[in-house]
Amino acid sequence: TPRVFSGIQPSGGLTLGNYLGAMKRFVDMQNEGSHETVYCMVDMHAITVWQDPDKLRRATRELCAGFIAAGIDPNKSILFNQSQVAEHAQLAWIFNCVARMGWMQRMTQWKDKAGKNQQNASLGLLAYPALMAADILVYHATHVPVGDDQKQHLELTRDVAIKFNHDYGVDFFPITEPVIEGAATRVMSLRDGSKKMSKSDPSDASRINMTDDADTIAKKIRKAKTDPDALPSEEKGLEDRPEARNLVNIYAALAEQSVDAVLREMGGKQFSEFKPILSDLAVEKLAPISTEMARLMQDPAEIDRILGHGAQQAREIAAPILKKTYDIVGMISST
Ligand code: AQP
Repeated sequence: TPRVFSGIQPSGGLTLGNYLGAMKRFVDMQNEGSHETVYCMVDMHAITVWQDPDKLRRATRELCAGFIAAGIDPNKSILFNQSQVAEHAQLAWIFNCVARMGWMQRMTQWKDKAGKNQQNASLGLLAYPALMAADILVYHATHVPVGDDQKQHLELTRDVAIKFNHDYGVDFFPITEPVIEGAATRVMSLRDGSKKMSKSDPSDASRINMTDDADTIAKKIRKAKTDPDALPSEEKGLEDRPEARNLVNIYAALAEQSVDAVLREMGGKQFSEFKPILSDLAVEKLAPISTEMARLMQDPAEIDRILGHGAQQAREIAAPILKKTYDIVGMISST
């Protein structure tokens, strides 16, 4: 069976963007049952920018609770924490030696996150995509569900696999397919329709957190930036209206409807009327998840047990693939 891998960083609380762009798709792929699904809290990626240790621990457990609350079943999917499976770091080193500096320096995430002072960014932030390639390829995963912002990194993963196979004259690593699907592959900030909704945006009003209560969700949506026009009844009426498009996309993804179907129903409504309908739907879909997350967080030892079990399952797949990689490279692996 083809294998799916994806990860989320415990670099803060989960946002609606992470949920609709990634996690909800992870659940769908798990439940389709046609793939083996492997999902990861990528704490090693999170520390490419400074994380407070206590907050990192908490965010990792909360992310695990989020996965389970959203519908990931640790008996159906492998659910684990990256740093507990050393094979990710071991393969990443080899990929650091396969990938080229220029590939890394071209990445838009590097340019955005390193900012003007690149000399002072961590070396890990630059090498981030090589670790991501290792995360995926150490499982020989063929399909990677992600939001649109990760497309460039997935192309780099393909380049790493191609170069490795070519340099060593093997056909070992698969060429991975990104899975970027649905109405919400790019959820935008509620304050600025040109910026993606992000955990690390300094403005909390820019995002909906999975742990926000009903009043907070309603208030953030009420205050979300929009234009003065009514909703169109066809998708082409959303052109050049990024904020309107964003709210319609969010509604469509939450309602599991197409954008066309949403506009057929909502076309002609003013935002003053549409926003409360959207808030009600968001609260209806998100409240059960945040309630369940809070319940799971009361038992951190149980979360750690689930992560430990997941790491063991992950290692069973990763260890032989790493061993074979070492053989190909000419490293003598211990038996
Ligand atoms: N706004 C978004 N819309 C759709 N998908 C999104 N994803 C993130 N934001 C959106 C998808 O969520 C998955 C996990 O992302 P991540 O945690 O690894 O890092 P990120 O993409 O950098 O997410 P954030 O929230 O913006 O975190 P920070 O602020 O720490 O960088 C990915 O599949 C991503 O595409």
